[in-house]
Amino acid sequence: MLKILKKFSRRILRSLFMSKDNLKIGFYGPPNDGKTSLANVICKDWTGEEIGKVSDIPHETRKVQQKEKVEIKYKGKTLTFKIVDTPGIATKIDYEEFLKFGVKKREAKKRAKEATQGIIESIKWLDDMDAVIIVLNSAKNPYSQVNITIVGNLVARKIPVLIVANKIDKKKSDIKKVESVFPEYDVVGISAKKKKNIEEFYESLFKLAKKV
Ligand SMILES: Nc1nc2c(ncn2[C@@H]2O[C@H](COP(=O)(O)OP(=O)(O)OP(=O)(O)O)[C@@H](O)[C@H]2O)c(=O)[nH]1
Ligand SMILES: [Mg+2]
Repeated sequence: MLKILKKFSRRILRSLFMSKDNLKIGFYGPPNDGKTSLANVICKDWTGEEIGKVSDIPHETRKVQQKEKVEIKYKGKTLTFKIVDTPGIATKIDYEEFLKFGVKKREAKKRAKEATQGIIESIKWLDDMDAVIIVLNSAKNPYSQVNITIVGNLVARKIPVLIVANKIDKKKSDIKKVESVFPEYDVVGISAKKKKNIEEFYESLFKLAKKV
């Protein structure tokens, strides 16, 4: 209770007196949908360095990783962000899934254990975020237990949300479907891999920052 009060008063204080600088932006979503890829595009663009490793194998990110003081300019305005890339959230982690990618059994079991711990870490960090970007694979059905749970959590905590419909380069990509599942949120379609629509993404990011 005290924690919620503290958080609430910090928000009020920020909106009254503090500049919206150094906003903590969390990248959340299911594994493999492109959180790290997008965070890398941003960090590379504005700091010259990437934030972490990208892989075809799900649960590549198993620890929260962050980049401080990422200064982003858009249409003459500058905002500073702390970019927080989190481990993908899943309802079930089966080590056998990793074997298909050629990971050895022992390593796969270790990866599954770390991935479970990573999910717990992701959820813990949620409370600390000023705003959250949910990164989804727009070629997959957006109506999933994981997505609904993440959004529900954010609504309950009154954390502003932007939904990124990633992988628009894929044939099956359907941004309209993402919009129809989450009609009350801003949705921006991009391809982190092919760097498509990144300007529109920055526009949405600045809009999101205004809501903090
Ligand atoms: N076609 C396509 N592939 C993408 C795109 N963005 C990311 N990928 C690929 O999707 C895979 C997963 O990307 P990551 O950035 O590691 O995904 P993540 O959400 O960080 O995954 P976890 O760390 O496992 O939670 C990699 O093979 C990327 O190259 C995209 O816009 N289009
Ligand atoms: Mg990742």
